[in-house]
Order: sequence, then C-alpha cells, then structure tokens
Amino acid sequence: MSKKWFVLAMVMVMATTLLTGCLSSDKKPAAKPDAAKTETAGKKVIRISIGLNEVHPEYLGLKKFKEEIDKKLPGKYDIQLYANAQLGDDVKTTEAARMGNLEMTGPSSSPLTGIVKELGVFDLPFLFPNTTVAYTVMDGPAGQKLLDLMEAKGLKGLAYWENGFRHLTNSAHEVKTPEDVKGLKIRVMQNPIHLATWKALGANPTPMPFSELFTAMQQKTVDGQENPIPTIYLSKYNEVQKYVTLTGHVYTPHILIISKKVWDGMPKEDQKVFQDAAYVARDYVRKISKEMNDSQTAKLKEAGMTVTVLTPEQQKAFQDAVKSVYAEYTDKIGKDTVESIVAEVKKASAKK
Ligand code: TK8
Repeated sequence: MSKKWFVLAMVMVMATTLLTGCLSSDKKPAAKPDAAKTETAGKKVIRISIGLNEVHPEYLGLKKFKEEIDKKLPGKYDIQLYANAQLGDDVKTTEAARMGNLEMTGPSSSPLTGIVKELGVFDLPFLFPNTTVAYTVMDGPAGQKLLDLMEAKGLKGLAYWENGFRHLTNSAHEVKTPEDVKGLKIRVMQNPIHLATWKALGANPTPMPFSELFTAMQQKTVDGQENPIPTIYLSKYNEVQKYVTLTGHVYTPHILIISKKVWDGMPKEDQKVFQDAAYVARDYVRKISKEMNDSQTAKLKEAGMTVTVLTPEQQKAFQDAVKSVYAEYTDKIGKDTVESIVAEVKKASAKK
C-alpha cells in the first residue's frame, strides 16, 4: 500500500471508531414502540434490556427468568434478552419502560432516584454490613414498600436482584486511606448521593452512564470507578485499571422492572408466573454472585491487579469520612424511609 493510501485508510478507521464511539454512548436511541415486534407468531414479545454483558450474573439471571416463564407458560411469551445497553443505559431503558416503549429492564437502583427519590436510601454509604442483612431488609416489608412506590411512576418493581458491594478501582496508585483518594477522577453512577460520597472523600467524581465507562478509563478521561467484583472482572476492567481496593463502601441492588402498562395488560395468572420467576431468578443471581465474588478477586490478582484489603482501622477511616452524607441526604430521601430502613438494618444485624 502506498503511503497516501495508508494514511487515508487510517483516517477512515479513526472516523469509524469515533462514529461508533458516539453511537454507543448516551446518545443511544431509547427503545421505540414497534408494533411488528409486540407479537411474533402469536407470542407476546417481552424485551428485557440491561447494561451488563452476557457473562454477568444479571444476564444469567435473565436466562433463568426466561426459562421459568417458558416452562410455565409455554408458547405464550417471546422473552428477548438484550445485553450491553443495546436498548439504552439504565436511565433510558427505565424511561422507555415507564412510557410502555420497552417491556422490561434491570437497572441499578441508583440511577432511578430521579423517579423514586426514596430508593436513594440504598445509596447511603456503609448502610448494609453484609449481604444477609441486605437480603432480609430488601425482601422484607420495608423493601417491598419502596418497590410499591414505583407503581405510581409507571413501573412495577418485581424484585431486588444482586448488583452487590461496590469496590474502588483506579489506574493511578494504590488506595489504602481516604487521603489516597484525593484528586482521583472517579466515574460514579448518575446519582447525587454517590457524587456527594466521593466528594466527601476528596475525589473528583463524574457521573456517567455505564456503557461509556470502559472507554473513559481506557482514554484516561477518568482514573477510576467503583463496582462489584463480578462487574470489574467480567467487564475486563483489569485491562485498563491497575489497583482495586475492597472498600465495600455501598451495596446497591439491581431492580427487575416491568412496565406498568405491560403488567396491567397481563392476566392475573401470568402476573403470578412472572413474579415467581423474578424471585427464583433472584435467588439464583445471588448464589452465582457470591461464587463469583469469592473466586474472581483472586483472578483479578492473577490478571495483574494489585488487590488491597483494608484493615478494620482503614475501613473505619472511610466510614468516618462519609458520615456527613447521612445528614445531608436524609430529608432529601425522606426521613421516614431512612429511619425505617436503618431500623430494619439494626434488627436484621442483631439476628444471628
Ligand atoms: C449496568 C449498571 C451497573 C452499575 C453501574 O447497567 O452503572 O456502575 O453498577 O451495574 O446498572
């Protein structure tokens, strides 16, 4: 190839990369109503779109969900699964579900606080001490109450699935103390409480949709991010991040959502099958998440990452640094909600 042609080819490759980069960003079109798609061969089409990839526990949970429905209502529903934010990121798919333009989605609870502010309670740092307590509280009446609040907003929350305890990764240096966080550019979810938490730690947080994160780390637009171990490992963040600190600073769930419009149009018997399937798949997701959390921390190490386990004192330094977030956000979330969830956490933590 002559030099001229080579340069031209390079320019075209770059242009294409830029173009697809743009398309895969926030500007992605939300799911559109598509009459032809609502029924295939007499089956009702249920599209479920999530941000994570096909090997993540959430997607495996969706496969389980689909299996359950196919088994109990054979031939009635065509459940279609979409990974990697194909039909939009969390905010977009949730909006689409509200309008009835998408049947189902499974976002993190955090980007939904613009719709149901009370869900912000789950964003309070260090709220849950462990998964057992988290499950007890979320699956109990206090957690159900929050799901019920979604109905007035056009969303039926079927169940809390596991996203999990979130840990900090970055590409700059090892983090052991809040001082080490100072000045780091950290991508956070689109949620004011996460923003406040990282500001309190002295970081420079930037909210960003999940699908833009890998590229942002690769291009060093951000130094780091925070997510549970399965997301870090299965999304190959080790390729663009060097350090992981097991901060466990917050537990956030995914919420399996069905559009209220779709739900209200379903026969009661089918609603029960969908609800039961959401629970069966939830338990499955929690089980595999645990297995992955246990095994993948070592795999990150093998992949060359420095894994930092905090001492109880170091952990406490992080907790102390973000305490102010509770006072700042309790009224904004709703005092009753925060107090009732905190009371449930205490109760569940006391139980042995
Ligand atoms: C996937 C997200 C992801 C969340 C995030 O769409 O944005 O960091 O943890 O799981 O919901």
